[in-house]
Amino acid sequence: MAKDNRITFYDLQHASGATTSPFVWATKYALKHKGFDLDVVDGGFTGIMDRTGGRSERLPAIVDDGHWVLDSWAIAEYLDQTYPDRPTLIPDPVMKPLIEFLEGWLWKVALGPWVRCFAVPYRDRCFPEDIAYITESRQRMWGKSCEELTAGRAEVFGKVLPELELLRDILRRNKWLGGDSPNYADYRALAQFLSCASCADVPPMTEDEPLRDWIDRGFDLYGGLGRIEGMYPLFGYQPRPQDPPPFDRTPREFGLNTRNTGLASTAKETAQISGKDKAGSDA
Ligand SMILES: N[C@@H](CCC(=O)N[C@@H](CS)C(=O)NCC(=O)O)C(=O)O
Repeated sequence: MAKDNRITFYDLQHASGATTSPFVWATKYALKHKGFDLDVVDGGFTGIMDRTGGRSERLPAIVDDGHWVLDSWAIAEYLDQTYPDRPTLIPDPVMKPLIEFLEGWLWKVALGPWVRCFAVPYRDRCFPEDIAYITESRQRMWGKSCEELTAGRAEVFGKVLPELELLRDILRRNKWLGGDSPNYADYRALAQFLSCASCADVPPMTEDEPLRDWIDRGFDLYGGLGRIEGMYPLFGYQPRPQDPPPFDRTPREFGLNTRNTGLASTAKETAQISGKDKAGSDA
């Protein structure tokens, strides 16, 4: 298997060569996590059937010494099963539904809205032969033209940012979602920010975004896998006066998983909910 440590990887790119699909990004990271060198088959949205010899209309796809694997989850599971001696992507099968939940939530609150905000650059950065296909298929997929979606985006950016607080909370307390080192949970979540960065013609997140450290470390992994040409800055959004605060600036003393962890935190919460903290300060 994997002759000379190489696996063939079918990419889905913009004309710049930057990978754009989150599924494909997650797979690229998964292959690097396993320590493989990639033989990249370049290309965009049209012609996937031809490139894959009629095997798939969607990407990613890999070929490992003649063995085809289609679908990003199937690829991650195949890599762990076939190469158990290399770093594990999904430490336990019970993690799969949790990672799917994380990904579904993040997609709903962030990537879904952002990709619509960036519908015009997402389309215009495609290879020339893909532009008509993306124009038509995305209008059917999203129910509006790329221009209509992008025109309404000023109302969207500021609303997305406060929604990311749950992810910030976890990553304030953990270096990676995988703990001390990244695993497939990190790659599935990072893939959404990587995908966004391939489309963003204006930055959607503030300079002081608390997720920035994790995102930057993620983009830097494997020799700067996320720092390729055709990626655009994610940080620099200037909230409008009418936008809600983009993130919580107060330390979360009583966060869901950090409250009542011992007498000190119990005493603080008890004082607060019994009104005794106020009674003390009023006296
Ligand atoms: N379940 C598949 C989904 C793959 C998928 O939908 N890929 C999209 C990229 S985001 C694609 O190939 N699109 C080609 C097209 O839209 O024609 C996986 O996880 O790999």
